[in-house]
Amino acid sequence: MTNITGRVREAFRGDQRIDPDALIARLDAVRRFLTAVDGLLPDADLVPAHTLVERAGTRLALSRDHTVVALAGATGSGKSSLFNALAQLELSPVGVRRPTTGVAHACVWGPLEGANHLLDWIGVLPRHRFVRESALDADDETALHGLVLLDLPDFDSVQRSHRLEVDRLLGLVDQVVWVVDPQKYADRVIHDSYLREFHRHRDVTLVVLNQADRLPPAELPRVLDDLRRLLDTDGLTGVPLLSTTAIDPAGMVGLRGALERTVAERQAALRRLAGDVDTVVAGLDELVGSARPAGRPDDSAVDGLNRALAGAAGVPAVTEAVEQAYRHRAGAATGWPVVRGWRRLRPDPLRRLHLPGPTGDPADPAESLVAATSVPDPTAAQRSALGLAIRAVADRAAVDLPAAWPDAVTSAARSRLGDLPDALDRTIAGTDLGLGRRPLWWRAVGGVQWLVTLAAVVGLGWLVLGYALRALGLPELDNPMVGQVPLPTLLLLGGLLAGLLVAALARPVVRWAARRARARAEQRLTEKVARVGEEYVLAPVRIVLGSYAQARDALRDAARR
Ligand SMILES: Nc1nc2c(ncn2[C@@H]2O[C@H](COP(=O)(O)OP(=O)(O)OP(=O)(O)O)[C@@H](O)[C@H]2O)c(=O)[nH]1
Ligand SMILES: [Mg+2]
Repeated sequence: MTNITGRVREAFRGDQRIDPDALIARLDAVRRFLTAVDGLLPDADLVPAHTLVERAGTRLALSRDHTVVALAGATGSGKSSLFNALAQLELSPVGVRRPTTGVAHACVWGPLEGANHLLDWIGVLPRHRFVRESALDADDETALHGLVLLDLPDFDSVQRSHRLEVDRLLGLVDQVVWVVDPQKYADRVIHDSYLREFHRHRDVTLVVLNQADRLPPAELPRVLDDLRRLLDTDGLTGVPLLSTTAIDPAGMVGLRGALERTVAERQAALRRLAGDVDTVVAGLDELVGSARPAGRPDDSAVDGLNRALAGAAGVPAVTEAVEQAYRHRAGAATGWPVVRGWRRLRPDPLRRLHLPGPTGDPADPAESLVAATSVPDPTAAQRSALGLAIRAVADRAAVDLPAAWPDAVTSAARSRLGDLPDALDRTIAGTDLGLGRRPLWWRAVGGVQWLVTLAAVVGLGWLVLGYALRALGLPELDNPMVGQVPLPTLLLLGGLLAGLLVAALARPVVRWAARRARARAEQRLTEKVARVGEEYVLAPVRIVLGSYAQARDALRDAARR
């Protein structure tokens, strides 16, 4: 399985410009992904993608003229001092008691009105919003026009609320300036819990080593080297690293210049969102992979399913009844007329199953009956065979899919299991079993049977009349002779014998035709039952496979920078 986000992860993009349209297309791809997997993958796995789509949509709709930069770091690293130094005003209290800053403070360069919606969304209280552009120093500050600087609480705080607030804000801002100090720059918390997590946001990350004045000048390069090495380990190779001294304006030049460049480029918001898309796509990669599932469920599994469905639907019982019914009806039509009436008294095997039943036509009142036929219910063994066959279809269909999908495929395959018995029964009831018309040859043989029987009756009548005349002493009939045999006797015996002979000759033909009728009915039923399998089992599976393919393609589009 190739890793579709691999390219994104490896490339260091530096100051590559982000095309807003391309970013919007990537976000649309994430949206398409979410639509494709809706209800199929665990919701918990999709939270970051939903959050991204929602946040990105809002951020892009809000001011693109402003760049929101957060100062983040451990308590006492000097965030508020840097904030105040940049604003050249004491806006955020700097204290000795730690932690000092409990809620985010914002300073806007330029008119506050334009930034207010942005700050409402970010959640900075109005009383903690300040404006840094006055008429007096407007010229000095134009380079920072559009900057919204945030002073965050400490992320390693003993106050849980501070950490939650920082985590929330770090998800919303366009760029982060990580502030570390010479004492705590190597602390595990900042590296493991924060900097490493931000490695996909390298192009909106800046690290400053504050309180540089506290280090002997000769030590500073060594500490910066050490910090650079740690940043490389964090996956932040290439991010700008500066030293600052908040208490000395000369120590702020580098940071100020970096912020001016960020504001001038007006790319940070787009880069941040692009980094968010990278993070989300990388998180989903394992969930989706790049498998190419067969567009349709496997043939042999489908054959197994059809066999199991036929068993559960009672197809063998029905086809057996078709053969018997054929023999029953053909026997009644072609048998020896003397015993035909007796045959008719025996019940027709198909009628016993109430077949043919309702037609499958919703307008047919019999359709509303739950038990449309009296075909025996599936046995426990047939039911479990059906369950296994459905499972096999799902397993084979999902064989190449990543771990998150087989469950969705299995659920889809079983999604209409409860409706199957009725659907199968209706299908059996609505299938033309091919016994509707009486074959011509039945009528021909039946006609012959009547003729020979008529001959026998005529012969019998003739003989009876002869006896009667003789008994009454009346003149006898003149019996014509056929060879040595009187014609009435020949008619009677010949008629009876011919009837028996025709019935005997018809019997094997009936048996053969009954087997053909059974085979024909079996074929029709199997086709119909397969159609039920298609509609109730395979179609839902195919929908999930289609959703998978859509999700995979969408994620690939979202990964494309
Ligand atoms: N010498 C020196 N002291 C500094 C510098 N920056 C900050 N300080 C001092 O360090 C202490 C902490 O500074 P703050 O700005 O409150 O630190 P913070 O990061 O905002 O701390 P919290 O609000 O608690 O998260 C203060 O006493 C500052 O005066 C610096 O560059 N050099
Ligand atoms: Mg502070």
